[in-house]
Amino acid sequence: MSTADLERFVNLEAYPLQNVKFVQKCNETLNIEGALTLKNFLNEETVEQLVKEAKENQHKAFYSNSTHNIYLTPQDENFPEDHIFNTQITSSKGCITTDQIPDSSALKTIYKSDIFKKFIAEIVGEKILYEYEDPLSSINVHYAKEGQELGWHFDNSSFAVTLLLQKPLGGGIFEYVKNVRNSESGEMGFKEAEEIVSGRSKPSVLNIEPGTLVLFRGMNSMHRVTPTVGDRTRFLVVFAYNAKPGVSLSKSAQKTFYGRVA
Ligand SMILES: O=C(O)CCC(=O)C(=O)O
Ligand SMILES: [Fe+2]
Repeated sequence: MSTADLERFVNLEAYPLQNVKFVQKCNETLNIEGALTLKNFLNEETVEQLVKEAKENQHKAFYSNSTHNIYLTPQDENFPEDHIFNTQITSSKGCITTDQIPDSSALKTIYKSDIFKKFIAEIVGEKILYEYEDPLSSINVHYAKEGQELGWHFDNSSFAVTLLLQKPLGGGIFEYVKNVRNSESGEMGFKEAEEIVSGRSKPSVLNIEPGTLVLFRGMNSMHRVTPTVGDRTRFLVVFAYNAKPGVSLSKSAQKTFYGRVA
C-alpha cells in the first residue's frame, strides 16, 4: 500500500507519517505528556463521510451500563469497601464492532495501512503492530448519547489510538492524569487516584475536535470521558493493535463490551 490510499483521507502534508524527525517529535510528545493529539488528521470530507457511516450503523450498537473499579478488576475483600480499589465507577456507552463497519470504509483503509501501523509502532516503541485475530475487536465505534459517560479507569492495553468523529454539544470531555500508576513496577497509585476520583485533584484536559487523532498511554494514565450533554451523540473510533500476532480479545471481555462472542 502506498501513501496514495492514505492521502485520500489523511492530512499527510501537515503530518508526514514517514518523516523520521516528525515521528521522533510525536514520540517525545507522547512520552512527555502521556498523550499526543494531531488536529485535522482526517480531512473534512472524510469526517463527514465517517459521521454518515456511523449514523447508518448506529442502530446496530450494543449499549452497556457497567460498574467497575478504576483498574477494571474484580473487587478485593482484603481492602475495605470504601477503599479506592473497591470504589465502584459507572460507565455507559454503545459500541459497534469491526465486522459491522463496511469494508469500503476509510476506517479500514487507515487501520490496515502499513504506513499508518508503522507510524504508530514507532511512536509507541514497538517493532510491528498486528490486528486482533477475532473479527470484532480491531476497530470499534463508540456512541455516547446524552448522559452517557466513561468513568475513571486505566486501560488494559498499554496504548490507545482514537479518532473523534462527532463532538457533543456539551460534555464528552477527555480528562486524564499522567502516570498515576506504574504497571511495570506494581505501584498502584492509590493516594493520587483517590484524590482524582474525589475531585480534590484536577486532571488535564485534551482538546479533541472531530478529525483529531489521539494516542495515549492509558495503562498508567488515569482517564475518563465526562457525560454527553445535549442531543448530539459523541462518535468516537478506537483502533486497537497488538504487539504480537494471533491475539483475540477474551470471550468474557467480548461478551461484556459487545454483548456477543465471535
Ligand atoms: O472515548 C474516549 O475518548 C476514550 C476511550 C477510552 O478511554 C477507552 O475506550 O478505554
Ligand atoms: Fe480508556
